[in-house]
Amino acid sequence: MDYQYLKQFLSEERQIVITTHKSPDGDAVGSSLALRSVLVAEGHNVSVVVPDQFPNYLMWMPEANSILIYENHQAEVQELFNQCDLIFCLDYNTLERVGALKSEIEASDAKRVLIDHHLFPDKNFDFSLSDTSASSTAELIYEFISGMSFTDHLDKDFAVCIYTGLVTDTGSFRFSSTRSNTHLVASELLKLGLEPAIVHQNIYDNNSLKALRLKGFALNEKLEVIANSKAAIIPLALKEKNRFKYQKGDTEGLVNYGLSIEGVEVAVLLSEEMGFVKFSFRSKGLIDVNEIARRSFNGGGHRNAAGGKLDCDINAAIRLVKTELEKIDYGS
Ligand SMILES: [Mn+2]
Repeated sequence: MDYQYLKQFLSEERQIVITTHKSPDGDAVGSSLALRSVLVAEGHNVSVVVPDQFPNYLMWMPEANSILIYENHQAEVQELFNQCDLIFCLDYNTLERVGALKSEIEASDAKRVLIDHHLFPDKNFDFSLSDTSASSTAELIYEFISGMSFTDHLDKDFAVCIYTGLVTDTGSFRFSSTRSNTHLVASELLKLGLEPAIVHQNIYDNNSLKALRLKGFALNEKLEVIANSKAAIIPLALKEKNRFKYQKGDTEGLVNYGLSIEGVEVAVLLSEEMGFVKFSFRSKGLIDVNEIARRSFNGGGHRNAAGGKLDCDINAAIRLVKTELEKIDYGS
């Protein structure tokens, strides 16, 4: 990352657009809002644009209502890209991850800054802070802000946004991606007045009753343990989700219950939508679900957490997942 050049570039007022990936999660939204708050304090004109709706459990975040959802504000977003000087690309490694926003970003003359922790980032960014050993993009936003010497403007709202990214991407500091620096950043956030209990409550203690019932149904009726009890799958058909009036975010965290079973090393949530199925993979230890997701499920992510999507129905998806999970070498 050429901090010197960017500092110079940002020494006058700029039009900046911050973008993140489709189906934005806590890290995507938290990183975007944290970076926004600092750049606004630095005197820039900053917009956060996401490809599609972010989940309800992130609505409480400071300035979340300033986020522009491309699906609903196409003309407005187009105008922003026409006028902007700089585009930040947060928490994704390729423009393939931003859906229809891709063509808007490509049409813009603005320079692109990548800040991300996913494997195999594309090379078509002008500046890049890519660290695949970082727990989260939020951790890297903190590094970026420090590298830019923008630390004068950090406040509690900034801390809340970064912390949300750390917590959601590390499963509350439990995944193997949690490193020393993750905790050091968290420590700095506490000094800014962050109240961890409040953030955790806002993120996790806001289940709707119907979402909880859907999870109960999934665990009771749908969870299946296969591959010599080394793998668990949770397939949800569209009609089953509809029965519980499913909304985006309602199955958040569900796949982790599969992985929580003693002896299970890989868990997959299969969630059917109209005409396609979305996959969430989680694994323990060395089992590389990123590789499986890339190879057979049109997706990717990290070694222990990845996603995918196939245009098929739930039954075809179940067959394919079972085949893939049976093939894994689980060791002893
Ligand atoms: Mn992330």
